[in-house]
Amino acid sequence: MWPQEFAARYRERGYWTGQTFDDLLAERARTFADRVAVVDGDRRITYRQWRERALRLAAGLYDLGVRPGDRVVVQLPNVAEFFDVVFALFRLGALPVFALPAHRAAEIGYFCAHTEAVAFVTTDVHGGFDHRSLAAVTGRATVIVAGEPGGHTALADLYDRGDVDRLPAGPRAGELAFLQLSGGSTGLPKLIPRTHDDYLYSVRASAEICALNAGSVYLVTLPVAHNFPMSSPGVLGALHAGARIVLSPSPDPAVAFPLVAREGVTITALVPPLALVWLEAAQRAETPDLSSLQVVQVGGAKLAPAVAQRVRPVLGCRLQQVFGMAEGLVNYTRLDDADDRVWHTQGRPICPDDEIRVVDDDDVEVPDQTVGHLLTRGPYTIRGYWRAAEHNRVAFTADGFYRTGDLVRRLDGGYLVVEGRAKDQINRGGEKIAAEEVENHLLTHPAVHDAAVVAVPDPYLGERSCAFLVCRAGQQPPTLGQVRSHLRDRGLAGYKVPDLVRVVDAFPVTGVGKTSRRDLRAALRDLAAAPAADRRG
Ligand code: OOB
Repeated sequence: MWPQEFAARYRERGYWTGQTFDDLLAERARTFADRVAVVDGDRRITYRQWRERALRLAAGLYDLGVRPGDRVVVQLPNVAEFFDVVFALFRLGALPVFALPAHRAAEIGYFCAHTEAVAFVTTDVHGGFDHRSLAAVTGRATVIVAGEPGGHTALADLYDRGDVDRLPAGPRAGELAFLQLSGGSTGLPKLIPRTHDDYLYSVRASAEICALNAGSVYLVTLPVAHNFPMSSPGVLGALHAGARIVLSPSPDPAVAFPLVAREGVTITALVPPLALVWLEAAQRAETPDLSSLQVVQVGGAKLAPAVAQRVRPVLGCRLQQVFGMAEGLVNYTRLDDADDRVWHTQGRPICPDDEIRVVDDDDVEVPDQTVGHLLTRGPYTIRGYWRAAEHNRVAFTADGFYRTGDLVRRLDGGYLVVEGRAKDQINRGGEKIAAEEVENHLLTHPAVHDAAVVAVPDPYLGERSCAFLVCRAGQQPPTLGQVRSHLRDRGLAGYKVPDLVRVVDAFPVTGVGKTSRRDLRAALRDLAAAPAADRRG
C-alpha cells in the first residue's frame, strides 16, 4: 500500500475520490436506469437490472458463507454473469481473483491455494474444455458454475437465495477491491492487489482520454478479466460513462464483425496479432458494415508501425496504442495526436503524477532518446505484490518505484517507445509467459536435466516460446509432442506450452555462471527465418 504522504497527495489532487465500485454502479443504475448496459447474445441487461442482479447475487453469496475480505477465484468467459459476480463480490467486499479462461489445473489450483479462496466461480464447458473438472484442484473452495452445474452449486440458484436487506456494510474505497494476475517472470504467478480508489482513478481518466460517453458502444473482444478490456478504459470505463458493453464470445472477425454492425460498436481493444487478423478480414468484399467504429485500441505487445499505418485506411477509424500493465501504469497515444506519434510510439502516461524513470543497469537515469529500464510510481501503480515480501524487494526500488522489466526510450512530451524487455518473460501475442514457471514444469520430465525457455521472433505473434533442454545422460530426449503433452498433463494453460523444443548438450553461461538466455535467443535467431519443416523440435 502507499505511504501516508502519497495517499494524502493523491486524495488532495482528486485522483482518489472515496468512491467504491458499488457506489459507482448504484449511481449509474439511478442515472441510466433503463438504458441497456450489457449485451450478451440475445440478452440485454439494463443498468438497473445489472445493479439488482449484483445485489441479489451478493445476498446469495453471503448466504453461502462468502464474507468481506474473502477471496473468490473467478474464471468466466465473456458472459453477462461476469458482471453480476464481480459486482456482487465488490458489494460484499470479497475479493475476486481474476483467472483467464485459458487457465487450467496448474494455475487454478495455485490461485485457490495461494489466496485460500472460499469459492471458485467458473463456467460449464467453454472452448471444448469442461471447466467443472477443475473442481479437483480447488481444495476447500465451493465450486459455483454459471451454466450446467454438474453436481456443483449453480450460480443461477444464488440470485434468489439471500436477503438483500441483511447484507453487511460494504467496503471502503481505500480497501482492496480485487487481485489481478501479473504476467510475471517468476516460478509462481504473482497477484496484484488493487484498491477501489486507485483502480477507479485509472478507469475515469482512461474513459476521458478515450472520449467515452453515454453514446459509446464498447465491444469486449479480448477476455474480459484482462486488465486491458477491463479498465483501459474497457468495461469499467463504459460503466463510468454510462455506455453500452457488447460481449463478443470470440475475437474472430466472423463473430465480432457482425456484432460491430448490429450494435453500432464505437470502440474495442485488440492485441497486435488480432489487429492483423481484423485488417485481413476487413479487406474482404463481404465484410459487414464497420462504419460505426471510431477507435481501435491496440496494446499488450508491440505493434509494428507498418501494421499501425493500415488501421485507418482499412478499418476506417482511429488507432490508439496502449502500453499498460496490470501492476498499474497505462500509456495511451491521444486521439488528437499526429499520425507519427500514433504509429511510432506507445503513448504517454495517464496522469501528471505518474512518475517515470528510465535508468541504466545501475539505476542511474539516462537522457531522453536513450534506451533504459522503465521504473514507475504513481496513484494507480501498486507498491508491492500480494503476500510476496521477498519478491517485492527486487521488483520495487527502496523508494517504491515498480521495476516494469520493460526497456523503453522516452521522447519529448513524455511519449514512450517500447524497445525490448529485460525480464525473463515471453510475450506471445500479448499473452505473457513467465520463463521460470514453464521451466519448473519442464524439470519434472524424467528425461530433462535442465531447461531454459526463451522467446523466438514470430511474424504473426511477435514472439513464440522455445524450450531448450539439456537431457539426462542415457535418456532418450523427448520430442516436441511428448514435451507438450507432458506439460498439458500437468494442467498448464495451453498458451504457456512451448511452441518449439531444442535439445542441446549444455547451456551457454554468463560471466557469473548463469544460463545465458541472450546467447540462447541468438542461437535461435536464424531459426525464425528457417522453413517450417526445420522448426520441429
Ligand atoms: C497489459 O498488461 P499485462 O499485465 O498483461 O502485461 C504488461 C506487459 C508490459 O510490461 C509490457 O511488457 C507488455 O505487457 N506490453 C507492451 C504493450 N502493452 C503491454 N509491450 C509493447 N507495446 C505495448 N503496447 O498487457 C496491458 C494492460 C493494460 C492495458 C494494455 C495492456
